[in-house]
Amino acid sequence: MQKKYLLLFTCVLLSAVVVGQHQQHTSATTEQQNADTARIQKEEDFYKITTIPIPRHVELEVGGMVFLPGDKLAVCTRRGEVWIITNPYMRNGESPQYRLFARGLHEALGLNLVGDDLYVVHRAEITRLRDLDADGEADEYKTVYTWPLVPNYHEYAYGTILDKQGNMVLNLNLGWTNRAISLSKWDGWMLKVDTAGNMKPFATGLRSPAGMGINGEGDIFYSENQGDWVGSGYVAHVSEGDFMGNPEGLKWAGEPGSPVKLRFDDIPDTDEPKYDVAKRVPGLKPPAVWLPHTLLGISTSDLLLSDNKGKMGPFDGQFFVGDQGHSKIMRVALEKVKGVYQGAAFPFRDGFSSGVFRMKWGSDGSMFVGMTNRGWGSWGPEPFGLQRLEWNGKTPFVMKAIKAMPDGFEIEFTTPVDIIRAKAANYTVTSFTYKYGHKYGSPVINDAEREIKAMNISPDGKSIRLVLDSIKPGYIHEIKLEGVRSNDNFLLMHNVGYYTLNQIPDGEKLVITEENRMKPKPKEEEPVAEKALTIKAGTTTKAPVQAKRLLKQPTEWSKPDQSIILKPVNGLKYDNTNITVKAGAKVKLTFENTDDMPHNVVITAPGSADEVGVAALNMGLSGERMHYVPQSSKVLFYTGLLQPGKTETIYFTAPSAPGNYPFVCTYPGHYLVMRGIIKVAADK
Ligand SMILES: [Cu+2]
Repeated sequence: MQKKYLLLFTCVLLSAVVVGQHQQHTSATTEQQNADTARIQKEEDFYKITTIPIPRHVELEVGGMVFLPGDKLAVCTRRGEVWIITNPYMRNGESPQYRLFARGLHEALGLNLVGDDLYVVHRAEITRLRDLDADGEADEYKTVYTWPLVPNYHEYAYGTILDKQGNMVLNLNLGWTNRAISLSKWDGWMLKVDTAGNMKPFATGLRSPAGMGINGEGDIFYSENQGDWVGSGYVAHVSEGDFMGNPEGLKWAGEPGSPVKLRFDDIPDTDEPKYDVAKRVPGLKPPAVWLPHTLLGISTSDLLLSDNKGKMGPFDGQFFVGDQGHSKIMRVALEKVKGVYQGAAFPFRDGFSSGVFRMKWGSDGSMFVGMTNRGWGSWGPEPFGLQRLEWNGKTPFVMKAIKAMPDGFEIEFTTPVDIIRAKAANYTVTSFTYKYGHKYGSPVINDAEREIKAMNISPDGKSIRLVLDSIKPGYIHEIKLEGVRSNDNFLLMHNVGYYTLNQIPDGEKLVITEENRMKPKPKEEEPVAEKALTIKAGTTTKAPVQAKRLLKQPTEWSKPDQSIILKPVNGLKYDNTNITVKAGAKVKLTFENTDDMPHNVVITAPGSADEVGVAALNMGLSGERMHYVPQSSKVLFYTGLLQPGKTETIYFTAPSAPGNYPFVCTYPGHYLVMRGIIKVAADK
């Protein structure tokens, strides 16, 4: 166990170095056109992560957290325990103290303090915990509200947050067989329960709703995970009676007390964008902000409103959004246009030690981050953890927010831009969306670069307005700014934001003048990588360059010399990680994706797995379309990116040079752990 984690950790460190080098290389290239070198900011220059030690005997797979009086942190765990941690701030250099407060709960994924009492949400109920004799351990466990227990691993229950009236709000996950399914009443619903145990169904259409938050206006939001009927993760505003998208929960829409008018058969399964379907299906609510899959996380978890008077930077009123798979926190800046929430999502801080699951404010404005990665793995190598994020008071140069305009967008910065350089910078806006249908996830669809007609920088340098040929409601707009620098010569720490447009605001359009008009960009040629994907069957292997993805056995082969079958296994691994083939052998490789997430198999030149993995990570919007296989001479052979349940067979002739040829899954993030070696042995 120990050794494994050490190995993973080393691996992550190595790749962190590779990523760092890559980023610096990119910026150096941008800078060649400029006389002086730009300065680079890193997240860790502003936001410090401190690990809070956990005693060896405690499996702190964090499911929920809440602060108690006296700066004590209560944590419930997936192991069904509640721990109370004294001195989690490690003040005076002293270690935190852990005390077991309650146990025997069933995968507890939410904890809250209501009045003086702790309420824990676990598999099938909300339980009130009381320490009647004040000995530091709960001795009364009282069921407040319960729902049917179904023996399915995916039947998670999350919560609670308190609404304006003081009701507890909780979310019930859908189960999973070979698709997301509502196996019992209220699965896929957001419910409200008062402390007397009165329940009111509030909304449905939820799939895997791990996070909830409430903003300053008292409006409720939740976070969703990619899956069936959910093209990508998102943050959505929920009102009573809303239907959020996955129709499974509609099975219970006719039950007494349900405020939802839609029925299961009302939902068309057409793969059109969700926004378009919502126009003719009243009650279907599109997300406030999409989180593009793999570009901003892969498994959305908690929401935390920045309401701590600027103690985490100038982001008050925005939401921080956790991501389990990528072990990071994103930032979402919402605005309300014509009564509808929409806004932009940005990167914020990565590098946490495990899957980010819960976030809570400490009394000093620092953020406590509770983690677990069981079941899905995470970039952070630890199985669980507790860390604290602190801001050092210096303001990073980032996009603070993006606002929709009648004719485009206005980008607001945390500190003023260098106006001369901003005029010469490179601006790119690409609109895209996702399919809405029963299939798991969605590729990026209808992506198109928008023409920027004009650009105007505010006199104080704090905002830039972009006027576009058109803006598209229902679409995500990727806004990328290359070469914009601050007055003190820093490049943007993150040069991209993703704005989800639901409504176009009224107001004045910018008058286009000779001064602000942008020259049209020269048309670029289509990338050639697609060619590799369309190799015809029967391509001869005598050609000097082999096809990298050959899907039919070459006609001149009577049979393969060797057949290999690969499958994924739990924890982002292949079932076989050491394969030997003879040099020059005719190889048939079959990859069966029996997992519940997409994977591929990419065979690389010796020692190139990290380089190829990082290159795949940086493919951006085009990544999925190209199976996350970068254009690189280091990629020798590959399968397509296979969705869950799919199988693909490729044929190739093994290299003639003996050596260790890595194979790796290049789906963003997987390359760190999902890999093996094909040993090419000399053919004697
Ligand atoms: Cu993978």
